[in-house]
Amino acid sequence: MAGSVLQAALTADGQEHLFEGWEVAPQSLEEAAGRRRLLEQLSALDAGYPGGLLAYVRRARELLGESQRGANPFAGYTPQVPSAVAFDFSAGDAALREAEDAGAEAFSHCACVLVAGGLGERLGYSGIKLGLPCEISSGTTFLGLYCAYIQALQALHAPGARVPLCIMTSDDTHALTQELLEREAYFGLDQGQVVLMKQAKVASLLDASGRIALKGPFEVLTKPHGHGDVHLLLHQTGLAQQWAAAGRKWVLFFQDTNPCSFRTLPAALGVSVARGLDVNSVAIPRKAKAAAGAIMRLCHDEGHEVTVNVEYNFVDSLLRATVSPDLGDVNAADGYSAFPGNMNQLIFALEPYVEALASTGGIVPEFVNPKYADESRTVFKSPTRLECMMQDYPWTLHESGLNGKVGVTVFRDAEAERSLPEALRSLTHRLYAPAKNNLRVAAANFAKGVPDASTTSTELAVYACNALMLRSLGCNVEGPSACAYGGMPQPEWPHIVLLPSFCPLLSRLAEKLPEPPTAVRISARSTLVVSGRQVSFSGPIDLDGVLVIEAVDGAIVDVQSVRVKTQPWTFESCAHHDGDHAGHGDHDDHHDGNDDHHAGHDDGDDEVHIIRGFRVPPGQRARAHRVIFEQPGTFAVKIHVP
Ligand code: UGB
Repeated sequence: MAGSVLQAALTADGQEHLFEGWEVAPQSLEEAAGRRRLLEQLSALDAGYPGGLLAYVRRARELLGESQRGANPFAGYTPQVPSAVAFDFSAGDAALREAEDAGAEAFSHCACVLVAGGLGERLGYSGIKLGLPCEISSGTTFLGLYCAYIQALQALHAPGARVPLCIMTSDDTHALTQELLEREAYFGLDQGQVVLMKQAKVASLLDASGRIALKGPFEVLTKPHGHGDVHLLLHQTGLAQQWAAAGRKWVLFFQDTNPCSFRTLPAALGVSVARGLDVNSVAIPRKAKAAAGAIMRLCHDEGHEVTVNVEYNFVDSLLRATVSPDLGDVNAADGYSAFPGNMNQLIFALEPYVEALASTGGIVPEFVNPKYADESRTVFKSPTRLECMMQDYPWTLHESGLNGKVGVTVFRDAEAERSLPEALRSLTHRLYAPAKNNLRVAAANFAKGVPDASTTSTELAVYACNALMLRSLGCNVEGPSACAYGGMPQPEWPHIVLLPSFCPLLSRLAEKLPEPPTAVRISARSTLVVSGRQVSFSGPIDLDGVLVIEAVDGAIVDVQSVRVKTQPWTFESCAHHDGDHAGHGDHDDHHDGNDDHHAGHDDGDDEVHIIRGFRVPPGQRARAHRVIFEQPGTFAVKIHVP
């Protein structure tokens, strides 16, 4: 709508306060420019929302009215535990292998969507979360890891395939995400494979009458609309339609900071394929009261039902109002809630998705969450806005009459970990360890017995995940030992990082290892980092120290034996740093004559380390034994140190 038409429409709709004093001509050039600016902003807000700004305010009034009356959004619904396909977290599991194989085959027909509009203020990190190393042993960033998985998975069945990666950014993250991609040459993906789409903020509202809030005389106060914007943007940019027209079948959604996302997505995709699911939510056993939504089968008194996430702030009240009046959100005898925990990793069938988006203009159900300043629930403590969540898509399917087949795929805890003494078990699931909280908030969560969602636990989960995968095959991985970074006692497994190029699928790990896998022994204090698509181990591994193996595509490396004993990298608390800055590594085996790489990180007490509470002490990096293959060729090596 043109500025003046919009001004008239808004004035007629109760927004006259936006244009107060405008009946007289502007008194200065500045004022004239300010008025123009405000009209431009209002026009942009109008264009960004299906149906325009008036539709946005209308919807807000409805929802604010319901909120004022204390209406229950789940009225008439009774929650039941949804049926789910469940996998053991074991690299040798036959069912997992079958699902991963089907998923890996379908992967070339997918599009990946990463929601990364959140800034990470809760983490205490000033950069973008995607640029953070998910663990400091290899230093791989979250975005680098996701791109490496996409590269590795697309190469498995269709080497020429280019699976699109769409990243939703916001004003807070867009430029830094673009810079990171460019600096890192798109982490090996083709530039054309990666698309960024930026979410815009929406107008804030002053009160239940839906009056738009101003930040200054000529600026609307805007706030984030939530990760549900991803659907709006995929619709508005035409990307979802383009993917469907190009024959793509599935869309995979994932969050910015879960390093093990792609340890679950291939198998879950296999489940979607086998069962013809329109929606598949990847889930883990949920700890009651954790800040993770619960996936519920909501059965309505009138006969219909929806399987969908119920956000964590509603779980307890819904259970108390229905099936669990006395207890609410509590763990069952096995130590978990009966309802699976939402990881916000979702797989949608593309065709019905495109159809459903077309029917709503891309909007998924919205909600309001005003903080009231008075008992009559009319005054807000601060302006509010409409919000939406990406996992609410099953409601869209339901409301648009498409319904569809909604499934849940649950990944259980690792058996090897379940059998450990309580003190050496972690509250954080090894396949779901997003980094969301700073250490203070994390410690408070930890004290309440729920996953702390700190960067510390994220990193420790990567090591645990790799160690447990090896253990599940029979490898002798020692540990874990007890640690308490950030004041949170947790198990610390050997620092094993099996990067996606080496191990794209859990079930492919066995074929990279010697037979029998018991020939692998890794001590509790070791660090092992392996990358390289054609690296495999044909003989015994005996590691007690730090070993890094890297190989480019085309380097076919047969590691015939490993016998490495070096000093370890021992994480120390960031608070105790000794200022010891030793020189660079002197143990590197280079197979290309090029010494100019991987000279070691400098682990200063910067944010990256402070937010996780530990670092590799300066000087220790030099202890790594590195075996690097930078040129294609065929290599057979024995790695013996000393
Ligand atoms: N995000 C955006 O891209 N844009 C936005 O406007 C907001 C977020 P949070 P939240 O993982 O355990 C979700 O803030 O919303 C991105 C589920 O709703 O980290 O508290 C952001 O960059 C919940 O059901 O998560 O909770 C990040 O990548 C539960 O499963 C992602 O959206 C919970 O995640 C998530 O944003 C969880």
